[in-house]
Amino acid sequence: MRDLTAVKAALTEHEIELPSWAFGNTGTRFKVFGQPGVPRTPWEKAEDAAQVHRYTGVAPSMAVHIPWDKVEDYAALARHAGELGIRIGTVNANVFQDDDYKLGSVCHPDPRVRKKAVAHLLECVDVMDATGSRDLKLWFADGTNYPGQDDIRARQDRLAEALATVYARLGGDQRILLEYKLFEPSFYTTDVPDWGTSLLHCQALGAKAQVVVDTGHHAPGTNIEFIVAMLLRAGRLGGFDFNSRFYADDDLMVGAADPFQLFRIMHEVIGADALKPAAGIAFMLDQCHNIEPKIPAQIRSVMNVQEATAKALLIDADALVAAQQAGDVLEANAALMDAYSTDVRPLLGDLRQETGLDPDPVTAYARSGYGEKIMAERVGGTPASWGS
Ligand code: LRH
Ligand code: MN
Repeated sequence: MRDLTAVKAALTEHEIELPSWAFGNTGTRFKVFGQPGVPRTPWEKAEDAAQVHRYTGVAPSMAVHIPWDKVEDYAALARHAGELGIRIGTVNANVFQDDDYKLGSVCHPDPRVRKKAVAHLLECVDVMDATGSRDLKLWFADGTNYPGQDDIRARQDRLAEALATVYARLGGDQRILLEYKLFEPSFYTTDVPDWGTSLLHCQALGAKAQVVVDTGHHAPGTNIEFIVAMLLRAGRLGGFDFNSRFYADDDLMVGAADPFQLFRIMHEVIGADALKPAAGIAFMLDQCHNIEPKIPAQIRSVMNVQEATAKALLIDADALVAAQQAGDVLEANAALMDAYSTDVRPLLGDLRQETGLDPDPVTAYARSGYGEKIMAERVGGTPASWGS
């Protein structure tokens, strides 16, 4: 077993970024269910995100989504987050909710529409300058629904041109994180459907372009940790959008549907010594709490990532390598399963106590009365939603 001091040190510096939109009302095409106490502004979303950090200690940043989190003064929003003990993280562009984008945004056949989309992406880099954010995350809903609808190759040329324009605008340590998704809302082609397409575009752009792996964006049965291992090997894994699913892009709490998959993914990250912040991987949640209370769900999700990471950190690497080298299949598999079967909750409880936190963040938050407070205070105004 690894020495627990090193395991605890690795867990303490492991940061998980929260999505602002997880605190707003979300749903499916059938219904967006409202919940009492939901934030009305990005300011209130930051206050809710700060609660998750307050009780977990490892969620010091909140990703924003533009225009869902549009404000007059982004620097002021970043200062507000700072006063709450967190920071504004990844900036997510949104070129998937405007009528002009029916046939695509940066891949649209009409240059006027492409120009509009690129203008929004460049506006998001301005936001990053104001908030001090490092990463611009780009997910494109672009695609087609019927064979022949558009030229697959021409759309890739348009995409590459738009990405190059945005890439040239990046400053300092700023990066592009290009997210892929197999399908939805497009149902025949998606212009960035898989890791290979994202990787090719990132390699064409330059070193500041990295691939994002959203764990809900693959065909059923895809071995996601293999993709993670390949992207790490290529030095192109920029981040994760963590969530889980039973069927498609369900955006459920990470680890809820397949905690063993999350463990296998974190094993590959640790194996590549890429858990530490210096490795530059953005560990983000991308979830929607359609029916469950949102702040407790975010706390639970952060704990699920911590538990999978702690189990993966406890793998006896020497025993594993020895068994692999010896071709001892069962012994090698046992090295992983022993760690996975370890109850790491006491370890994490102790770690929280050692860092001045309550060992059980969920009950500590429930005891705080914050949920009741926001339900009483947040009356009137328009609850935040991913309004489409
Ligand atoms: C697309 C996606 C993307 C976000 C959106 C909220 O499915 O995963 O990362 O922009 O969800
Ligand atoms: Mn995502």
